[in-house]
Amino acid sequence: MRPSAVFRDRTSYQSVRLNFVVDCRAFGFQTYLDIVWWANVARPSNLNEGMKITAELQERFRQRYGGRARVYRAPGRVNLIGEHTDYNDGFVMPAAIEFYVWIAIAPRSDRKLVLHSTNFSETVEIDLQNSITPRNHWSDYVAGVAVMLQRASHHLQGANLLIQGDVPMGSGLSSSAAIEVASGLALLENSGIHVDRLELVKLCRRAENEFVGARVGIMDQFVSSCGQAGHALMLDCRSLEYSFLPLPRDVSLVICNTMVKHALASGEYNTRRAECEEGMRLLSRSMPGIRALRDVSLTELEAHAGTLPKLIYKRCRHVISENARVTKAAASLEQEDLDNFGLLMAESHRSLRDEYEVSCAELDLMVELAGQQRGVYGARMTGGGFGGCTINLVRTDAVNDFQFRVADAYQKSTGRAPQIFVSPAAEGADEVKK
Ligand code: GAF
Repeated sequence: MRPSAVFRDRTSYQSVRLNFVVDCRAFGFQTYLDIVWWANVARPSNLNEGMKITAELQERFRQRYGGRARVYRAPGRVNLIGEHTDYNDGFVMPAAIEFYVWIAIAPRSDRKLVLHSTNFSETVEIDLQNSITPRNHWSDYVAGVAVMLQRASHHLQGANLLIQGDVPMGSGLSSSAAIEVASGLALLENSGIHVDRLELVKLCRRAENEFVGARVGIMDQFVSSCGQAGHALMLDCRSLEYSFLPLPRDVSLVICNTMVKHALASGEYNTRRAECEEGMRLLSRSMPGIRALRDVSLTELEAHAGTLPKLIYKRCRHVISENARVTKAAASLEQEDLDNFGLLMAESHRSLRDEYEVSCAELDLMVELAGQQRGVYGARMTGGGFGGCTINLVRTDAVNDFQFRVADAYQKSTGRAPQIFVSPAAEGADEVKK
């Protein structure tokens, strides 16, 4: 029996799988026969599942700290198109997904934050009255948010927090934005403070930029906080104007996790940002009015190509062409032209692979395999790159086949079992009330 891939379906919670392999060596070839039954047993709606997790978390909270807790959750995300454009004042089109960081919280009488992570089985204490510095630790995301909230004159009360997450970590699905937004919301409401979502988004991003030290854009925190169920978010990262685009009902968001994360990821992310800044600096010599790559058209880039080193030119071309693709993709979605949307996803992936150079062999393979399946409109890497996940738009009636065929082929080729998830576009962060 080979190790089997992990399939999770957030739309239905079908979960029973029998997978066996018949090895027909007598005929000189190997036939893999996967027989899979997805049981339609106990299919709680997401609402009920949320209630169940809330009740479990409250019980665990009571056992650990005593007393009752309120429960908040914030989702991870996929990005349908618009990669590495947010920090260039550009356009993005993410959707929140039904994978969350959950936080149970209750006030303390002192000014300490006591955090317990069930994922890491660790407890950390933070004294809000002392200066708080990063420790290169999961708790930095919460500590950083607390620091930024206090710097913005939000006086936080001490609290006990129980933190649990099911967003796969280090997979490009933004578990970091989810913990930031969940803790920001929980800490504020625990202190009786109301801030608008946009301010919360900005403070969470500042926590990641200035405390954690990752120079990320605003996309992840924005969609984790403000996502809308059943919709993709079209966001202008300069003006922060946004709209929600309904996703067609007969299409599923399928997320394929390559299960690799190359060590380059965070260093190369900051390098790409620096390369974009260099492109801006050089282009602004001959185009003095520009503030970001967002302000440059492809025609203008070509006209000034001679002023840029080859590498910087390629980076700029990705960002500028990707911005144009997001705008076209939004129009395609509005017209329900998923074929065109899929073509734009394919172009986006090629540009990330060849111009921006943030893909990797495993992501390219996953995209290639997806392209060979029926019912697939589009596939591309999602998130920062160098491993992590692809996002696939798949006709819902073709999803089961897609999962098994892609998983099988990927595993045969790499020896790694992928994780394949299906998630509807989810609602942004909120308190989960019974
Ligand atoms: C990461 C960052 F956090 C985002 O801000 C964005 O830049 C993304 O990579 C690439 O599009 O998720």
